Amino acid sequence: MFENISGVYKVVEQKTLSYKENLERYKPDIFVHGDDWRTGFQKPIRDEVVSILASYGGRLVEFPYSKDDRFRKIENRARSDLAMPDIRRGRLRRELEIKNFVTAMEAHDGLTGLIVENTVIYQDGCPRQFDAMWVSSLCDSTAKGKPDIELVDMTSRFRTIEDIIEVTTKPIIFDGDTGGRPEHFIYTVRTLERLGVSMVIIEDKTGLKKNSLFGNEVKQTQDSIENFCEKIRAGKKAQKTKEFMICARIESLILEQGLDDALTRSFAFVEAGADAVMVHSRRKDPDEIFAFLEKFRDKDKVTPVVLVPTSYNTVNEEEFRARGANVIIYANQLMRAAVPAVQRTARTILEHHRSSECDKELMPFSEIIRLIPVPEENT
Ligand code: SPV
Ligand code: MG
Repeated sequence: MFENISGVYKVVEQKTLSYKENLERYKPDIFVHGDDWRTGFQKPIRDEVVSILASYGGRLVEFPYSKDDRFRKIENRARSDLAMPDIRRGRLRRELEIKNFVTAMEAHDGLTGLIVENTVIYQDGCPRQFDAMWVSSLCDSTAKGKPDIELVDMTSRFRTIEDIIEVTTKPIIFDGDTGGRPEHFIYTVRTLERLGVSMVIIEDKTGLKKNSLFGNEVKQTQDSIENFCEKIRAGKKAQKTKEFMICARIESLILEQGLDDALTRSFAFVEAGADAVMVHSRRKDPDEIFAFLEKFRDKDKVTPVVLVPTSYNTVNEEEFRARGANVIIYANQLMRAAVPAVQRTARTILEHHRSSECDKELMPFSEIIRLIPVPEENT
């Protein structure tokens, strides 16, 4: 694209955020950049450029960043295009192809969706944010004051997705619980595709599903490999778009069936058409997950592996990635942060018969409303 612009003589690739390598190799006489990098997270990058240019007498030209309303409108239009189902749906698969590693944070309503969408920090000169959103059955049920036993029906779960979709653009990974009967699952797949969801994860349990974090403390039954493969095949056959992904979640470690069972099931589910596998564990120690990754990757180098490190949470993303994982889901941390804060506030008001004592803990609404974008006026 750049080579086809008239006047362009040569295009060079830059693989890092830092310009150091290219500057030292090509020693350009003139270096051009927008003036937005004079402050903020890009400043260290600019400082490095300024010092390298000074070392050989290169010149820095900075163009004023445009404040033109037309450009803001184009940017807003591009953002709203990203939210369209056909564009959003394919983004997870594409990000996995490009980056091979994505992180997802739980969102259970429009507001948490906005927080996952817009929270960004700057670290070592780079912006860091979550790539995707996880619509958890546990948090969706908890937000409705209900147990995580597939009691919140799909119509309600879809409503939650729509609340999130209306105000965000990031790809969505949906927790589909057991997926229900194959005859029902095919409808779920089609609805999720229509909504623009990127991936559904279904777990190989049957009967009354309980949350995995209870493990064998409650009665839970794993489905047979044959039945679950049939469900995966039914879903893959029903799906209309190429990009939508069905991920098979293996509960063998949760139900203490051992590593071999987890691996046998994973390979069978991939063979049946699963686009990704998720293996879950509730141990604090990550060893069984590491063993799974090693053995799975011995045989399968390509199928994405999804992990939910709620209990084995001392391992960082870089290590999971090095060991062959591709998607890391933070499944419930936003909900767990909110509940104690809300409870504390209720108690404080009860104790003091007024609210002034808890005010210092509370965000003023003038700040909360800044999280919520107001639509542009139609001019
Ligand atoms: C959820 O978030 O609903 C999950 C993950 O299924 S877990 O709660 O760890 O089982
Ligand atoms: Mg769940």
